[in-house]
Amino acid sequence: MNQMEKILDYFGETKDFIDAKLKQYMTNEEPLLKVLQESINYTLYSGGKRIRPLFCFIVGELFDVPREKLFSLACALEMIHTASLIMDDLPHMDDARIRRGKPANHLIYGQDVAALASIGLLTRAYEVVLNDAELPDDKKTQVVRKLAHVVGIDEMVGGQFVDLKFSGESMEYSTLEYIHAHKTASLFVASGTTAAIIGEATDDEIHALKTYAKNLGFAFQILDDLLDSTGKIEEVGKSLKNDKGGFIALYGIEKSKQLLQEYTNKAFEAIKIFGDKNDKLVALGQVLLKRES
Ligand code: GRG
Repeated sequence: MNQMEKILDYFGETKDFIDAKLKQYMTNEEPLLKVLQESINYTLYSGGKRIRPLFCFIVGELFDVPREKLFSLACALEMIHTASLIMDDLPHMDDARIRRGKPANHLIYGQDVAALASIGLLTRAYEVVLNDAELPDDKKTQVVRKLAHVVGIDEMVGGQFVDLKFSGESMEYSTLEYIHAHKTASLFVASGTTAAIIGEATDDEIHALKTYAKNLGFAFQILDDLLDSTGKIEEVGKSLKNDKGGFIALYGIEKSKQLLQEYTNKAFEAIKIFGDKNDKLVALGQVLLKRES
């Protein structure tokens, strides 16, 4: 098995492991809530790549954090991500009909149930971190503060708002950058920095992880736009936007591909400070940027 195969194996095992932990944290046995639980499960276990928990565990390894100290955080990140996808797809938001190759949550369970599933996932994310006996109180406070910040108006909610209200053909690059930095890259960044806080990382190390995650977030989004503009719905597995805005509308396909490479290079450059220990971060970036969905 070569190095890449070994890392892919590790990613696969970690994903299975995260699924098992999510079931533990996010299952409710109350019979009256059966349909709500089904709606949550429908999106939580529908083939997400688990990138954010993976990133969290990889950062934990960099700082020799025992895995059990990261279980709740890794799951909280995936819960926040899943909550945001369900909400994003709602008709009054992005009005998407397909997510991960299947009908969006609200098309199966209704908008009322989907909205509650989203809020249920979001709030449980904070609860699992705060209830985690493995984490000292000072770390919990720092982590929860970051998780609250990343969802709020300064990050994801703000990014979503600007996306809904200001994206379009004549959008300036600064607006596009705002949207992607806040809507997408922010949760990548938080996944690395919260794990780094638990790992007692230095400011320089946290800065390197932020730079990596932010640039990877941008690269990821450009790829998303490229897939939206060139992909087929069956391959991409979600509603294609064929956006009026986005990198492709602003720069065209060739220049967007070039930007994708530039952001990727910046991401990989930043993590050189970790020396040989950065192999899994490099592999995560490579896997992300080779994706077709
Ligand atoms: C947190 C409830 C809540 C709201 C915040 C709705 C909203 C405000 C923000 C939307 C954020 C959003 C949906 C950003 C898109 C991020 C993105 C690129 C998603 C795709 O990520 P992948 O490829 O997805 O990791 P998988 O399917 O692998 O999980």
